[in-house]
Amino acid sequence: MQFDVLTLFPEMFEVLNESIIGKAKEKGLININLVNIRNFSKNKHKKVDDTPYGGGAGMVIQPDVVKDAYNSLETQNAKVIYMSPQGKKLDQQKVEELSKQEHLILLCGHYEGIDQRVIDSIVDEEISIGDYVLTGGEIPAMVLIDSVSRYIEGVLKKDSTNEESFSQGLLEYPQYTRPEIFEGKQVPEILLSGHHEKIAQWRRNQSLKITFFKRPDLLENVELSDEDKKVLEKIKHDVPNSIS
Ligand code: 4GM
Repeated sequence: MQFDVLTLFPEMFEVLNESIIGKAKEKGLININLVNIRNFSKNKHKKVDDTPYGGGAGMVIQPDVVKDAYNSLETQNAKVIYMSPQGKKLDQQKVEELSKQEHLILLCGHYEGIDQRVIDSIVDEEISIGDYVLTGGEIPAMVLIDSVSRYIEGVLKKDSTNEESFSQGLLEYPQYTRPEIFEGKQVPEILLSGHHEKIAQWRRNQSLKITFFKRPDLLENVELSDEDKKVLEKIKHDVPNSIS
């Protein structure tokens, strides 16, 4: 998968050389091409911004510089995404959908903003990572790259994306490892039983329980088996003074 990132702060993306994403880059499973918008300034001081028409505080990134940076790329089969608090909220479904693209171009603005005309000219989709404002679109772009890369074949161990949190719309069950007793607390006995079917059922029940208590909103969009429904009824029944 090809990611091109249009940014004024390419150095911020160094963190993607670590861990699983770093390995994915080394293996050539993903390629992250950082394009410094400043390199396309025609100004002798490498200036890329100017004061806003209509007045007001701050500066606005000029459209021609951004367009020239964009035009330096192969853009044939690329989807251009603008990281912005005004965008559609990123969720796991959107992440999976984006992972099917072969080429993403991510445009990072910052607090000063980018001239609207170049946004209208090149952007296909506006995406937000959540309802809060950051100083720049770089961290959102990294969040998108990390979350999407996990779906690229070979980046994670086989099946990891299927089993985990959100893949079936539920939160993840708890994990345990050695020692068997920590601060006087035993690992749940069932996990030591070697009974794979019972373990799978226990984990499913834990997922249902955790989702019910921590993120009940997620249950609205989950396909529940008859067994799941029975388990949920029991969970509700067991809550003292339960609502509904
Ligand atoms: C305003 C417009 C994205 C601010 C465009 C970017 C938060 C997000 C910025 C921009 C951002 C987000 C920069 N802050 N919630 N700040 O995804 O790029």
